[in-house]
Amino acid sequence: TPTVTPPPLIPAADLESFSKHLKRSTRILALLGAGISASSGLPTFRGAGGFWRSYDATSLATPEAFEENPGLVWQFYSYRRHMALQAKPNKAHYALAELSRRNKDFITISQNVDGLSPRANHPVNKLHLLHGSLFDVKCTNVTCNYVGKDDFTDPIVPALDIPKTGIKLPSATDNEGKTAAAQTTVPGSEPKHSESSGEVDISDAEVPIPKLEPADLPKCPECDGLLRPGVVWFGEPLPTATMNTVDAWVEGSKVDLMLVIGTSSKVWPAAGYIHTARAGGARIAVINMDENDLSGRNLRRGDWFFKGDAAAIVPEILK
Ligand code: BV8
Ligand code: ZN
Repeated sequence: TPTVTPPPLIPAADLESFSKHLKRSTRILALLGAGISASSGLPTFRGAGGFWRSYDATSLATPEAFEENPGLVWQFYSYRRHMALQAKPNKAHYALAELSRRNKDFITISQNVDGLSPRANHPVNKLHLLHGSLFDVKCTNVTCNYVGKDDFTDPIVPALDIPKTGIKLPSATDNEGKTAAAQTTVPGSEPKHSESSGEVDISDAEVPIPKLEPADLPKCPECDGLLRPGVVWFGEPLPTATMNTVDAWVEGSKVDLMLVIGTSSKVWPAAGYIHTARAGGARIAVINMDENDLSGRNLRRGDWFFKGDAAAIVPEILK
């Protein structure tokens, strides 16, 4: 008999006061982080299962890293594109998309580049991707401003085919024990996360990850220049048009309710929207696995903290 997951344990009083406020709220802002996609099998950046921990990806998500070794950075992003394409949006992504459809004045700002909110049919004009998308590309040639949107080819170029490049996709047991090169991993097999940490570790590829030449990497269809992933790297400004739209909406008039879902709120200026909304009088509802991720931002009386998996909590509280 299929195991029915019991609804999450949400204290009834919190749920009641939250639902009352939700029904009364006209202007709602949702800020999403990697935690909302954890249940879809995509590792978060920090904390348990954090990407950034396993091989310090923060140093890979920078213009300097790309400058120095575009092949390695492209392999990191090709691997994440592959994993994100294998993943599916979960109930939290769908519940938010539904709430956004139901509420005229509701916008979602997402730090996630995994494409899962768009795939959950979130209304596009009310979803703002602050850090870009794994599936966009940009030309690095300063005189060319080619941007490619929603390119889901996987791998984006043959040289970035994960098994060939020796990045070990932890996959079905039949590959266990074979060297990465000998693995017959077929792209499309669900990458499995080691139970313990949930980490998807590419650092243990037996074969050295070959240094790919720029000639092997994605090329601009307009000027043949080198393409880069269309994400915002550390030290880069967030997309101006997106920021202007979001700033105008947040400062336009009082935000009644802000949902802060699955984020450690450590990355700026995205995290700054929590402070801006609160300064404008918003009440905050944080949904997170980990209560001590409220560091530096203690909740005020009248706010809510719902502890648990966003995929279980969000559909429950937005009912
Ligand atoms: C910039 C794309 C300036 C790439 C990413 C103050 C002001 C401005 C900037 C700064 C500042 N202080 C520091 C900075 C610099 C920097 C920064 O914020 N550094 C941090 C590390 C301190 N900011 C920048 O560099 C930004 N640029 O400011 O430019 C500028 C201006 C003008 C001109 C020139 C320059 C750019 C930041 C964007 C970086 N790009 N992503 C890629 O993905 O590869 S950020 C990256 O971190 C991801 O987008 C990710 O979404 C984001 C934030 O992480 P989270 O989503 O929160 O994920 P995390 O793992 O941290 O947390 C997961 C949470 O979920 C945890 O709380 C966990 O408990 C919880 N959880 C886990 N499982 C579940 C769960 N919750 C619920 N359910 C579960 N199942
Ligand atoms: Zn170009």
